[in-house]
Amino acid sequence: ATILDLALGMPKAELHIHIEGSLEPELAFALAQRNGVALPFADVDALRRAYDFEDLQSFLDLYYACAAVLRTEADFHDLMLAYLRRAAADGVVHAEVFFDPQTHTPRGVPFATVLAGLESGAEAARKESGISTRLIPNFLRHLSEEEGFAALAEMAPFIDRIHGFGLDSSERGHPPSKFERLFARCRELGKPVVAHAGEEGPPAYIVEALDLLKVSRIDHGVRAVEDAALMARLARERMPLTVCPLSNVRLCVFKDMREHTLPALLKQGLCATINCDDPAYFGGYLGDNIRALQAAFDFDASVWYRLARNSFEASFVDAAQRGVWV
Ligand code: ES4
Ligand code: ZN
Repeated sequence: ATILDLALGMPKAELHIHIEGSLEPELAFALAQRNGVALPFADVDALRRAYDFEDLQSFLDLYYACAAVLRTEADFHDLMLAYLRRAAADGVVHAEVFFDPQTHTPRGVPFATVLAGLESGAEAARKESGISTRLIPNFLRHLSEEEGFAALAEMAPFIDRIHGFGLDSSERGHPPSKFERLFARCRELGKPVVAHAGEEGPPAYIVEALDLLKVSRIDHGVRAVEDAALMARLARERMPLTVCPLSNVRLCVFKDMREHTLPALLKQGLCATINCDDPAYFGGYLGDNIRALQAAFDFDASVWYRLARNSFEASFVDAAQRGVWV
């Protein structure tokens, strides 16, 4: 078998996937019809042609518009099951899945509906392939900390079904420091926290996520390479970075995959992992990311083993379960 086959076949964990970002155009139109919701595109091809982003915000505008078709428990079930089938086909045995409650509750979709649908989709996938799933709601950083506290209050009755909390959406102008009190509260509830940082924002936002939010992982973090002291710290602390290569290229963080800093992160001993972020919008699932990296860098088998091991080390599974996979 080729090194690519080896990489695709290895058991892996996926730690940075926004379930709303796995909404494929075909499912978006099917749900729009099922729910009597209009999409601002004539058809699947027109929507796909809009997947031409210049930065994070141009993507987010489309991502939030399409999320409007998600209304019922069945919608969230179908979305989760479709993603986990694709993930399992790429060798993913464990997925820690982000979702955005604040994108749904203001539209009148109760948090209980979102959660129940995602859980039943995950249970259906577990029965098919054995894949395990954990759910991590994100707070939207373009909204206020007060709105974040309101979202947390809505989730409180379901806290035992939530594994941790994250921070996503528009990074520039919304530093982690804006959410210091909210994240302290999440940690008091006994949950690990993560945050998108250093995707488009400066390395200083990564430092804030570490020092002020006390995160267990950094989502993206690719701009850490601009700060040598930060790189040394991330390596020393084995602070995981959930890197999303195709996402970075599609959002113009790097012009070309060959300019991606993943090889530098690995060479300097960081616990980098690879993930698909928003696979419907960015050119594919974990396997597509693996194929794109292999085409750009021609990694040897040891790099792929390292990435697979990192994915389990960075995951929130306990040591006993990890021992089954690694
Ligand atoms: C996201 Cl790529 C990315 N960055 C920040 N927030 C997000 N929400 C969904 N995808
Ligand atoms: Zn993301």
